[in-house]
Amino acid sequence: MKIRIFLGAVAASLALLQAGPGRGATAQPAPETPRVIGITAKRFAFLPAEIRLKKGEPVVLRLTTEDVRHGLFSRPLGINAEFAPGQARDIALTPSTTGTFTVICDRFCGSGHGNMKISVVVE
Ligand SMILES: [Cu+2]
Repeated sequence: MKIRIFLGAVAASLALLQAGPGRGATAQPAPETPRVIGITAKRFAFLPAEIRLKKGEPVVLRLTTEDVRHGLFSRPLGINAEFAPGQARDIALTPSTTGTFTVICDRFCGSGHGNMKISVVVE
């Protein structure tokens, strides 16, 4: 999964390079389409268990759950969301500090709830 995210980032960078101002091109504002990162919750884990982001890069975390209602919470990243089965929840995020952040499920979902976390690495 890490490799897929990394390849996605490489592809996005190449696309950006190719989309640079060409000869005779008129200046057109490039639409800022944030990278979408899918996160699936299921008692008692998030998949993937780790995501890697870049400081200052806007992304959308698309949260889905395969069983019950879960939460996603991190004070330093400013994330506080709940999401229910049957509907994806999109969270816009632009990390402003580098570091490794542990993001937890803050909605009690059963006996393994306390270990339900995802590691967000901001480089
Ligand atoms: Cu939980």
